Amino acid sequence: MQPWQLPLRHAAIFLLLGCGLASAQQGDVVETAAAKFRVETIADGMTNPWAIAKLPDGRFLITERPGRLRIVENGKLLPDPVEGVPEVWAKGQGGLLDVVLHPDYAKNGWIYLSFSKPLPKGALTSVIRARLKDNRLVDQETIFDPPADEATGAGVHFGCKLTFDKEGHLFFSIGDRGDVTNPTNNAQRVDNVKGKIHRVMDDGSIPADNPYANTPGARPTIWCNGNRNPQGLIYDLPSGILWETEHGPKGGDELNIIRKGLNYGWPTITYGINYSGTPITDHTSQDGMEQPITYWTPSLGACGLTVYHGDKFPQWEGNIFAGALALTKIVRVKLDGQKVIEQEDILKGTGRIRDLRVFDDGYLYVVYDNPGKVVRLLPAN
Ligand SMILES: [Ca+2]
Repeated sequence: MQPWQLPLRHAAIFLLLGCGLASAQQGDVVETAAAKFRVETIADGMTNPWAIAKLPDGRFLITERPGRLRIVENGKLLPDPVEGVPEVWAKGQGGLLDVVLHPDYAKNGWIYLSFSKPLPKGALTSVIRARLKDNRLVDQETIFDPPADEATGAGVHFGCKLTFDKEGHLFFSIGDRGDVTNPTNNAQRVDNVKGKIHRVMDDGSIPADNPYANTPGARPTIWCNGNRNPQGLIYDLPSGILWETEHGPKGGDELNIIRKGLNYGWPTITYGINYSGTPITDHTSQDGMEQPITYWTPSLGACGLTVYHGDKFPQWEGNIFAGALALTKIVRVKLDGQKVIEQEDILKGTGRIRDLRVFDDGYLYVVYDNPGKVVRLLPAN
């Protein structure tokens, strides 16, 4: 439907969403299908911010991909980055990426970071945890040290999203690192860590019930495989569902429910094609491979994923919010159980969305890649 086919009131909303970027950014009310909100800037002037976490004292931690961890305190982005951040491989899509807090952060102070670790043959996704003392990371421990022989110099598909389930397992994603072989793609083999979602204990040890914990030749951290580049990963505590979004190639970005030991198909099955326009495979389904809950063509450039729970937007309760880098918007997905019943574009044309989070304050936080900034959506009634 085009704007001129809409009733007048809705056409105005459409125009505000589609064209009213500047004013919408300055606190105007943005009206969407289910909620009205204002946009408030939390921090700007950053270089490729990638993720945000909120500390119990109200401060925010924000990663910048070139390798800096920043603090927002009392509404101000502190000029000095946190010291003691590990060295990162800041090339292509690589660098300092996700940040999350341990579910028991108030007791143990653990902060988890994922990043592209520099290795002799290139780089690969690594996870550490550390505590913040003054302006420095201390007590650093390695949670996942990638196999050095699997590193490559490819600048793409690091995955790197982190999320905890209610038992305190840490899930993290690693992309296929741009492997284009088919059917021998590393996402389809369990002898390597790439193109997978992984699961470890909070200290990095291997859970005994991981699907390949005792399989000779397999990487024991693997939880599932066949994932191209998962850059949205959120364990939804109320439903117990692990949601994932991953980049397809040209077309076919996916929303998946991640379950133990399953194969999500890449690149044997896909709804996308090569960037050159040539087919990757003739198949969109195959026995033994999971179908996405939904998929997006053209590709969103799916990055950042959250499920809304909070008191500020009751209309959005339980909705999924998926960020889009390439299509510069947020997709709100309403579900009936595990079935998609409604989708709506929000803040379309406002910039490349890198991360989405909901914290205990109930606002929806949005991380923009470039120009680098973080905003939050406040209800406007
Ligand atoms: Ca798939």
